[in-house]
Amino acid sequence: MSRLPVAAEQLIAEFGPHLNYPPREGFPGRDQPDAVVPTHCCFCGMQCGIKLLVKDNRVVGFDPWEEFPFNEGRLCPKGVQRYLQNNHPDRLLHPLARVEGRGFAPASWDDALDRVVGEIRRIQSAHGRDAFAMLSGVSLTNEKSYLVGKFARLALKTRNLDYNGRLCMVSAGAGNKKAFGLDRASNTYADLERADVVMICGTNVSETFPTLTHWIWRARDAGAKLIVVDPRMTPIARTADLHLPVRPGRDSALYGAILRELIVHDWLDHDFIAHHTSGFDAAAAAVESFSLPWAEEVTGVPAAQIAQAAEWWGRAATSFLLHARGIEHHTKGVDNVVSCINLVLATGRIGKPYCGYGTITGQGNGQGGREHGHKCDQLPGNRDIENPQHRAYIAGVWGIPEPELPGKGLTAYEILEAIHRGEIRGLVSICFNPLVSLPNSEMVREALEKLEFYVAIDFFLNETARHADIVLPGSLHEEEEGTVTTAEGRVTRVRAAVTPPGEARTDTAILLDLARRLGAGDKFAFATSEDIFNELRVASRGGTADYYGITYEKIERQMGVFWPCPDLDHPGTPRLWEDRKWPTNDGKAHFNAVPFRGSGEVPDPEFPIILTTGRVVSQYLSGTQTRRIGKLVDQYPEPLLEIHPVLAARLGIRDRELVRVVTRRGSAEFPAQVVTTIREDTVFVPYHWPGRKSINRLTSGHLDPVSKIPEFKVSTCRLEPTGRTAPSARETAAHASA
Ligand SMILES: Nc1nc2c(c(=O)[nH]1)N[C@H]1C(S)=C(S)[C@@H](COP(=O)(O)OP(=O)(O)OC[C@H]3O[C@@H](n4cnc5c(=O)[nH]c(N)nc54)[C@H](O)[C@@H]3O)O[C@H]1N2
Ligand SMILES: Nc1nc2c(c(=O)[nH]1)N[C@H]1C(S)=C(S)[C@@H](COP(=O)(O)OP(=O)(O)OC[C@H]3O[C@@H](n4cnc5c(=O)[nH]c(N)nc54)[C@H](O)[C@@H]3O)O[C@H]1N2
Ligand code: SF4
Ligand SMILES: [Mo]
Repeated sequence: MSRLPVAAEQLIAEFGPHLNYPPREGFPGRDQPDAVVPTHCCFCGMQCGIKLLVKDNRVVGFDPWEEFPFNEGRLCPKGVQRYLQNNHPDRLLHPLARVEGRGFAPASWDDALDRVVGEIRRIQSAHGRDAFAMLSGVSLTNEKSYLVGKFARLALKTRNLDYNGRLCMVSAGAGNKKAFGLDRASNTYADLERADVVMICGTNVSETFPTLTHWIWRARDAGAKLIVVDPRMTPIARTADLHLPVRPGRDSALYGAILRELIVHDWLDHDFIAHHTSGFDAAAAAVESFSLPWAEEVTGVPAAQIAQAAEWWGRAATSFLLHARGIEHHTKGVDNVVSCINLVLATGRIGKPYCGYGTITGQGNGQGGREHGHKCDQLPGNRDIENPQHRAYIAGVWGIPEPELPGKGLTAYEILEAIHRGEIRGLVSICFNPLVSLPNSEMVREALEKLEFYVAIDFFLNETARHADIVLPGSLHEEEEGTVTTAEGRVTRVRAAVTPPGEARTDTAILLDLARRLGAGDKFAFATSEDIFNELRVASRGGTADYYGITYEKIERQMGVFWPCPDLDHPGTPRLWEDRKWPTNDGKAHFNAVPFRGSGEVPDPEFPIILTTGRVVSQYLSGTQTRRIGKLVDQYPEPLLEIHPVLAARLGIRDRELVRVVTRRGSAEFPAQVVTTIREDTVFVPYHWPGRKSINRLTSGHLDPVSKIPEFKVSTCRLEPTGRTAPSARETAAHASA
């Protein structure tokens, strides 16, 4: 079906539901707002400052917030559209209850919550407390993350609570704890400014953290050398001095070879290694055989480029290393992280000005959300749920005998597997869309269908929630007070600009009401988000993620506070490790020995090509928010298969031809986008879509043995040309809305 250019009216008629245009009745202009509320973007871990414009209790627009120190008013393509959600016609306005065979019908809050509590009681008395699980997410504020952790342990009384950071941050978290005893980027991005070398490993920053590129460019303007490690020549790689196009899954071999070069050429900080680290000898021994020719063979990166990277890194006076999911979404995610950290420690360039290291946290509260106890193995303050002292401390704060605190539970993917096996029978989810975001999604779908009872809390009906028995309408970022912790470790204030629309309630109100109905009301007597934060402060006190000295007032006054902040008169800690004291068993930073091992799947004659997955700039995560914003849909309407011309020619694949991608899990068709910016042995598909367009139907369920992160970055596949040309993006969009 081909279409001629159409008049504006026709476009609006076709795309109206997505475009949010023309303004619906009662959608006032942005000229005379009732209030201008400085808060943050709801999307990624940069948490850019933004001012929301409010009219008649609706968010109607935004202004830049130029005073906020990180982004200074700058926003990315998603940030400038984020305001369109509060008023969106798809907002859930009432609780919904499934009516067998007929879909959902509105329900009263009382009926919906009674049903939820009744089903929790029924399932737990028949099958034990752990048969009811909870899944949570780190788009939630610190307060809500803390509340979820307490709710699951004291109201639901289950050990099976985990969160979507399990798909995101956990390899970095585990690696950081191994090396530093603490899980936070060591520096603010201001330290990039005068770094001699900036090394960016496995992150497409220009698309995923666009406002961060400003700081990288500042470094470049001051003369920094930029090294980018990515199998694709991403936009930031195009501006790099050196792009190392690593074969997916081989990063630890690359960083190991660089470490070996540092040792061979004696580009080491011997004093730092001797006094402030342990484990160097074992780490060095592990890379002894990582010669440049071997590394070239394994990683696909020319030896000369590896040597060049080592020389720049080795000879620099100052440096900054950043990484994200490209090295972390692996069965060797933790190995990759610690092998990067080894390079930082070997050169002693940490804990001083313009010398830094950090994983870039992904989701809005990817940092704070992984500190306050909604991970299956964690208690607030980044405490360990299996450590007797940690348990005793939190039991004291919560006023319960320690044995009543559940133990370590299953991780996110394992929870779905346990549902599939029939061991877990009930589920409550908040802020998570596992049907789109977990790998091997056919298994996830089957699991959801086996649940005896499922309740989802969200502001949109996401694809997983379509399988729910009850859906409870919750709140957006701008509909509740709270705090988030940015990728820099800066705790900032999120402000309620409006109240939730219709009968929707704040997430907090929903959880508190459920806790009361489950008979735990006395433990949840919070009147405000600040009350929750004040309890969180005490619960985190003395933990590695210590928020005790942070108050709402101090955040306001200082425009954010960096944890750890142990006392009320402490200003916070923007740059870690200046004191040279690491919270590890020996007080030192740890090298880790990283022998090389392969990925969960390695190419073979049947599945010879590496499939890797990730993001595009205009879409966010499982897409439930950004697929509802027309202008973002227009920028990139459907998932494309990036493929190199050489591989395309070998397989007889044309640009825009529909290509069948086959993996051990199944097959799906995607239009080819023939590009020279990807390795010849690798194809890339972004993952923001459900159903037929979901690449997670094909991805592998292999997990890192330590962090339990899925290996989203390596599956093996074969490609089959179909001979059919994909309709143009516009035709696809028009068809979808017809
Ligand atoms: N636009 C947009 N921005 C986002 C998000 C979003 O969904 N959309 N999500 C946010 C979240 S939660 C996260 S976690 C971050 C993720 O941010 P990133 O980690 O930057 O994003 P990804 O696209 O997952 O992967 C980054 C890069 O890893 C590369 N890669 C693949 N395999 C390998 C490998 O084996 N080694 C190396 N070195 N690189 C590899 C890919 O080619 C890709 O360019 O983005 C955040 N920001
Ligand atoms: N193949 C592949 N898969 C991946 C990845 C990849 O690179 N490749 N990346 C992984 C990564 S890094 C991540 S982080 C995950 C993300 O995976 P998910 O966490 O499942 O993705 P989201 O789209 O954030 O889903 C969250 C849901 O929470 C809702 N939500 C957002 N904010 C709030 C809130 O404040 N309150 C409530 N009640 N609901 C809220 C949204 O509407 C959405 O429905 O995906 C992972 N999946
Ligand atoms: S960079 Fe992240 S936080 Fe900033 S505007 Fe874009 S999506 Fe929002
Ligand atoms: Mo993420």
